[in-house]
Amino acid sequence: MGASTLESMINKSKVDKYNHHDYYGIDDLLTEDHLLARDAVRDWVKQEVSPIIENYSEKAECPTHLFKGLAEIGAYGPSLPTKYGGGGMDEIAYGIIMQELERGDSGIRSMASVQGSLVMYPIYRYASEEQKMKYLPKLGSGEFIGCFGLTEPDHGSNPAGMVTNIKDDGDAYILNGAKMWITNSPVADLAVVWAKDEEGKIRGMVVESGWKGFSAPEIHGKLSLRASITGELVFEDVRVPKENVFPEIRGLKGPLSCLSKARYGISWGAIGAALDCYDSALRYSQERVQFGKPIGQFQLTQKKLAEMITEITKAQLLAWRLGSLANEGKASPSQISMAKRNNVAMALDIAREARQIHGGMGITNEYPCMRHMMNLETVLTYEGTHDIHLLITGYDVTGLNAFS
Ligand code: TGC
Ligand code: FAD
Repeated sequence: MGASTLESMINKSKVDKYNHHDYYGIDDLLTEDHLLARDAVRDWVKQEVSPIIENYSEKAECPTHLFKGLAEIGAYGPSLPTKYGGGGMDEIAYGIIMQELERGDSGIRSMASVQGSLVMYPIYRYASEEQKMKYLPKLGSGEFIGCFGLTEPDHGSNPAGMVTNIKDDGDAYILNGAKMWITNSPVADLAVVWAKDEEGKIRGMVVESGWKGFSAPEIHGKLSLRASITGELVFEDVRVPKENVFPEIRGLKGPLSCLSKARYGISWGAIGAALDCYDSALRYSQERVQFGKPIGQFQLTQKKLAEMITEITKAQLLAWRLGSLANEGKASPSQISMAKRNNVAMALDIAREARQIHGGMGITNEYPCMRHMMNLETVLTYEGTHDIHLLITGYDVTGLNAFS
């Protein structure tokens, strides 16, 4: 086949043909509000994300114009109070919104989960009332973009070892250090930063990007999550006013509590990526004919599709039950770890199998599987790697800590 023929196959105008799959009637467990939120976000993704996402991903460019739209559909802090810029909904609604966004692209879900769970949530939970009112409404409306700085070049899985630090200087602290792999940092107006004080205690603070000594260079060369912008955070004697440092919270439980919120969202989000791959593979298997019949008629293709929908259904039930526990304030960090780990690995396996069903076309940007697959390599790693979550579960069931 000549280059121009391939070109014409992969550059057809994009129509999002996604159909939802709900094999066990989980929709019956949802309220009208959940379904309304889901449908609104699904429509938005079909109109605003699907037509452009392959192009942005290919160019490794973040569609920053979507930050405002995400605010308008209530994707920032859906379960935070409306007074503080959130959506005033429950945890299941938050999960479903993340699922629909990640059905579009993991990077779009990342834009929302960082803003809502890693920036607005810590300010809502730990900042003074004055600071909440200063930052949260603007973050909720997308006027300000935030990022979350925990990981450092030499401290990823082990953030307790961080070396970024603050020193007391009268009415301010002086912040020095560097953070690595920070989603949205090059375009952020502010960062929630975690650093050690002079007693070695981890403290959280809001640092504005315009302050002297702050820079956020972009990280290039990512082969995954290409439609999301990632950078460093570099602090060289940045003066952080004392009122910007969270007054009460000390220690790693501060940032880890935010991670619990974001990991919960990812456990739902990953199902969206899996559903998109399954949906595309199912349709392709019914349309693509080889040996005189649709490839979906071959037992080996049916095995792949049947196993995919089985795993998706199990993940949906896990997420729904976790959401019910979260609504009662009973979802433990280790339960969240189990769901994040299981559902992301499930989605990555499904992306690979779905790619196979598409044959050679599966490696092109005509179909979403390869993009989801590449994205999910990041999702498997950030917010705690696949193996770190396994060790959290291992600790919970044995009572024996592999980290110490
Ligand atoms: P450890 O001694 O176990 O815990 C320290 C304190 O924290 C408490 N805690 C939690 N609190 C709330 N939520 C959780 N999930 C919590 N997990 C633990 C714990 O009870 C303890 O409290 P206290 O009162 O005794 O002080 O800490 P450790 O140093 O042994 O570390 C444990 C480990 C390895 C599990 C933890 O460090 C970890 O989770 N590491 C993974 C790091 C990680 O996930 N980084 C993510 C960076 S942010 C990111 O990736 C954003 S991606 C953004 C996007 O979506 O684009
Ligand atoms: P390492 O910790 O060096 O791990 C390397 C390998 O060693 C992994 O396989 C890990 O599982 C394994 N390993 C480590 N310790 C153990 C152990 N005790 N037992 C067994 N195996 C172990 N961070 C932020 O703070 N904010 C962000 O917004 C953010 N966004 C990100 C966006 C992207 C695109 C990426 C890729 C990362 C992002 N991160 C962010 C960082 C992310 O959370 C870290 O990459 C992750 O926590 C892993 O840290 P690391 O990359 O340093 O790997």
